[in-house]
Amino acid sequence: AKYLAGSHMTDKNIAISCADCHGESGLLDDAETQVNATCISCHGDLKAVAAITNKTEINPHESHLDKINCTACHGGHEPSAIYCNNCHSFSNQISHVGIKPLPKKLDIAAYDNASSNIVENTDVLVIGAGGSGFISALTAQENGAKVILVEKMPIPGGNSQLAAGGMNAAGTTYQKEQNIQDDAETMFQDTMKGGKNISNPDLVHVLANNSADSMAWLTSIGAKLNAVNFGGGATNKRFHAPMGGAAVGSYLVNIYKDTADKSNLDVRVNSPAVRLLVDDKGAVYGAVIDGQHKGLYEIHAKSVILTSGGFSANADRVTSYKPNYKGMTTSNQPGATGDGLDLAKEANASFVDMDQIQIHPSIAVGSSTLITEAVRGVGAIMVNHEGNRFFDELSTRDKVSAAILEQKGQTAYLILDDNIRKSLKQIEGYFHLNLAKEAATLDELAKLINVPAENLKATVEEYNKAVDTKQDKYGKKPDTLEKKVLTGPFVAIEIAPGIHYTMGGVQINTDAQVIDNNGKPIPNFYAAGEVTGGVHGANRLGGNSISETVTFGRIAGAQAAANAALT
Ligand code: MEZ
Repeated sequence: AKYLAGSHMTDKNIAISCADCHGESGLLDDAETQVNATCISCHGDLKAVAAITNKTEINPHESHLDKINCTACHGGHEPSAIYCNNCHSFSNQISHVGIKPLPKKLDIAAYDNASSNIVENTDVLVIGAGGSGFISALTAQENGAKVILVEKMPIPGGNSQLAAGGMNAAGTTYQKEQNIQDDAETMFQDTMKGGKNISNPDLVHVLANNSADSMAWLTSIGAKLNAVNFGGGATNKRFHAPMGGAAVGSYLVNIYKDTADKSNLDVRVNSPAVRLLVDDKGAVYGAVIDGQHKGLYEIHAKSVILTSGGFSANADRVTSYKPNYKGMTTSNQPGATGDGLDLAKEANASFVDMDQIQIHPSIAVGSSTLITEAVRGVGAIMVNHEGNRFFDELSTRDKVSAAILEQKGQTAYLILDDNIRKSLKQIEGYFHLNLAKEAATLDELAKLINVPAENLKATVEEYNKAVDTKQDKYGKKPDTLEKKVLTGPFVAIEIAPGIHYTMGGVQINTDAQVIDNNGKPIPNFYAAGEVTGGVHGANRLGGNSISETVTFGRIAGAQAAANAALT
């Protein structure tokens, strides 16, 4: 065979045998465990390889997708290609440039009658290994259940892995330590208002009332989200992130993965659930899995939790609800196609708010990289192509997005100075990805981004005065007028709105049970995270998604384990 298998077998310095990768049986498991272990035994882990490849302009091994399988990019019998290029467009000197083909968007209807004689049994089956999936699975395990967590993509982590900003929680120890006054009722009110009062208030109460406990649980597994700031639409500082400004999602998902490793959680990548198993009384009892190497098999479970995420990366599905979003970029990982919604239909699940789709104001132009709201949270201002501010940077995302779409070119620039830049580590990442421009003076920056220098300077001067007087003509709240844009070098990032989050999904109750079309809980069936609807209404506030994954993931895991213990 050509490619890596061929070169490893013919070069006598590195010669290995088929069995080194395939094992004695010659059969690969779906996660390709042995191949990956063999790569690591010779080359070291991702960190070690990153140290060797650090001369490339963009180091593909130094990824926010930590601990990914070597085989996510490197093919033994096929050309290697960069998985990252499904979202980025790295086209520099990296060898193997190309796009690693992803598992096809699942055609759930094609599996209508799929079944298998190969059956495994477990207490709890969790479908989808993003944040909600890991948390549900870890919680069910904590509660004594035997758990299997399946993931269709080659990489676990889902959209949570990409979450940049922070997690909302009210009444946390971190807030108290920093004398920040906040409470669950204010978080409830902000969330209801942000969601235009169409959210299910019972679910929003659960989100707000449990948020401090959810933060405490994260702390108990080693996460420290003690940098507390303003998020869009929030009355108080409750947007919790790692100190220093690292992206919250990869930080948390790495902790979930470590916790899962320590507790020997059975996590299976490349393992899409393609059919839900439902008995003649309407109770869910497992799923059919189509493993990449194993093929079809069934997992029978006493409880099933659906945590398969939203559908922002499925352009057809998005435009079926919002035709005017046609052609928009997305901030989502490519697996966010909404297959879980089709699975849920098989159990007669009901759906809410399916046409509520959020666009995020700041996706870097020419990419699908989210420029976190935290950049505005720490003080960046937003100007149009005339160099003028035009809106409150920290208003809710629907309003900020709509305001950008009214500007010439339907894009805007984030402008910040060196102090603001230094307060958020992620900003260096935007330079690394060639998404940010810098210049010593505002005059030079204006030239670089082609806006009138006089306007840009006047805008900055006026904004700096607003910081002094705490009065902003665009209505930015006084306590968010904290930092002036003063010290060079100055930075500009061009942004445009893109599809970010699907608020609709399966209907659940406060115990995370999925509700059927007759308004009744479907036996043995639970859901958490973006696949569900009702928590965010017409507009999700930044920071509420990580909060939802933890709170509802904890509830789904505990309820599913308790249900399994009954049977
Ligand atoms: O919750 C989010 O979607 C979020 C905080 C995104 C971001 O801008 O970082």
